[in-house]
Amino acid sequence: TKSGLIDMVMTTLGFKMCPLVPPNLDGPIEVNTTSEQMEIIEQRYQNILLPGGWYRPKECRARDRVAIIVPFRDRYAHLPIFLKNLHPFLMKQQIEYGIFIVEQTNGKLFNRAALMNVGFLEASKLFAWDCFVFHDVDLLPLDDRNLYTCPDQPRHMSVAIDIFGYKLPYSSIFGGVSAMTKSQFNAVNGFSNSFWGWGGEDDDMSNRLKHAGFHISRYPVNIARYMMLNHQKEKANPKRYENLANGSKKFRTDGLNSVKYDVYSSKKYKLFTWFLVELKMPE
Ligand code: UD2
Ligand code: MN
Repeated sequence: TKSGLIDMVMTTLGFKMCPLVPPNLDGPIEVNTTSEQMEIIEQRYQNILLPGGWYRPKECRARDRVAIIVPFRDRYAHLPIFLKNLHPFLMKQQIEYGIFIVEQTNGKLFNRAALMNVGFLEASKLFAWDCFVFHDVDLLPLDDRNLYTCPDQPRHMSVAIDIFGYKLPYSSIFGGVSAMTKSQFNAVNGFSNSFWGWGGEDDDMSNRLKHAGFHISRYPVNIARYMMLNHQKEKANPKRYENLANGSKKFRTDGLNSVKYDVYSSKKYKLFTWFLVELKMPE
C-alpha cells in the first residue's frame, strides 16, 4: 500500500520516530560489576558511539535528547563499571544521549549539587538537550523499563536501591538518580550551591520542586531498582540541616544563576564528555 511504502521510506531514511515503548527491553537485567580497562570498553562501542560518549539511535528518530550528568571526584574504580553498564542500557532504550562526567578539582569539600549546575550549563552549550538525568556514579539500574526520559513532572528514579532493602527510605527523597526537563530545572533555579560535603542538597532540591508547584513522580519499586557500588561513607556536612532550613529564603538567589566556576579542562573521550571544574564560590 501507499502508506506502507511511505512508512518504509521514512524508516530507511531514519525519519521515523522511535516507538513510545522501546521494543527490545528485557525488564530485569544483569549488571556486570567486574572492573575492566577503559580501552576494552571503548573498543566495544567503537563504531557505535559518537565522540564524547554520545549516542543517537540509527533505526529511528529518538523522542528524547538526554544529558546524563554525573558529579565526580576520586571514584576511579566506579567510573568504568558505570559506563560499561549505562551505555548498553541506554542504547536499548533508543534514547539520544550524552554522558557528562563533571569532576571537581581538589582543594575544597565536594559539592555535588553545584557540579550538577555546572554540568547542566556546560552540556547545554554543546547541544540542545531537553532532558537531564542527574546520576550518582555508583548506581546501576537493574531494570531497563526504567526509562531515562523526562515525564511531565520531575522524576525520582532510584526508588528501590539494594542497600536500602529495595525500599524508598522516605517519601520526599530526590537523591541518587533524578530526571528533570530543561524548563523544570530552570524553573527551580537548579540546585543550591551552598551544600559542601555530604548530605542535604538532594532534600533542598525536593523543597525547591515543591515550592515551584511540581510533584515528584516515580516508577514502581519493581522497575526503579538499582544497586550501589561499595564505597566508604563520606563525612556528613554538620551544617546540612541548618542549610536546609534556610534554603527556602535562597531559592531565587542561590542556584543556577549564582554558580561560579572555571572549567580547567574539558575533553570528549570515547565513552564520556569530561569537564574538570574548579568551584569558585566560598565554602
Ligand atoms: C546519597 C544520595 C546522593 C547524595 C548524597 C549526599 C542516594 C541513593 N544517594 O548518596 O545522591 O544526595 O547521599 O550528598 O540517595 N561523589 C564523588 N566523589 C566524592 C563524593 C561524592 O564522585 O568524593 C559523587 C559520586 O557520583 C557519588 C555521589 O557524589 O555517587 C554521591 O555521594 P556518595 O555516593 O558518597 O553518597 P551516598 O551514597 O550516601
Ligand atoms: Mn553512593
